[in-house]
Amino acid sequence: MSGTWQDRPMEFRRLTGALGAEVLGLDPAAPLDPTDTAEVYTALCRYSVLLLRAPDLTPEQHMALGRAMGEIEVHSFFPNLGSGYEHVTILDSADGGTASIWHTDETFLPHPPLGTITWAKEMPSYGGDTMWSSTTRAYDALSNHMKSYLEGLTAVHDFAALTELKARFGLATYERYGEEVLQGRRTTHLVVRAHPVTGRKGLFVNPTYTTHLVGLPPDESDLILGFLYRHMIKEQFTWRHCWRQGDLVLWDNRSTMHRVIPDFTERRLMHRVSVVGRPE
Ligand SMILES: O=C(O)CCC(=O)C(=O)O
Repeated sequence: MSGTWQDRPMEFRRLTGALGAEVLGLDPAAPLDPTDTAEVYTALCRYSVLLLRAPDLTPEQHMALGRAMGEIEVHSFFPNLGSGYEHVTILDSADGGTASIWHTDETFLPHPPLGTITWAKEMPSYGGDTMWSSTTRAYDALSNHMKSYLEGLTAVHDFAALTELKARFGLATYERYGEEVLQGRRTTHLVVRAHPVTGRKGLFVNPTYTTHLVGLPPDESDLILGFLYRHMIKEQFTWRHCWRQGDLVLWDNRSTMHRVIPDFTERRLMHRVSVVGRPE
């Protein structure tokens, strides 16, 4: 264990049986040395979601934290902080930026982000929690029959699937959304993928971007995906976080899905930095 903050060793306190740990003894606003970075990355892979406190985090510090983990992305369609800060995405409920449908980030890309670091800048006085589910725990709990059935299946993930969701659920449309749809961003991924670090198998489908399972009749694909989506969000695979201003959450995009609970009316403003996915 290393000790960069107030001479306390870094500690990880588990938050639920499924996923999530609070990180103690690390100031995420201070530059991370390689030992701390490696410890945080290993913990991220192990616990899937990490919670830290950073009440006064600046965009520079936020980007530096992301860069400690890898290359950081300019998000494909969400707005960002602008010149020099394009890597810091803004999710502002005042502009409809509330991601309330379960998803794994940008799975329409061949290499979706490996992780995301979100900072709560302004929170409503109640509501607006975020939930994460462990896709590895969900996989583990499937029957052996279902595991065999899913092995080797692939699924299509399509950015344009958002178009229907936007119409049905009244989600916000951003300036760059139309351009992105025209790019035809769509790819296939294995339904069951092994995590590149832990080797644990997890389910890699989500209700936002996955359209269908390749090679199956549409009704069978819909039935299986519907079953998996209900299964993946069972309470025992999830953690629900009630944010305070200044909370910072890192999630492993390879072993989780998440959603925001849209039960608030006051402004909810988040800054987020995502780390580009690597070929696995
Ligand atoms: O606002 C949040 O808590 C999470 C936002 C989200 O779903 C995302 O950044 O992909």
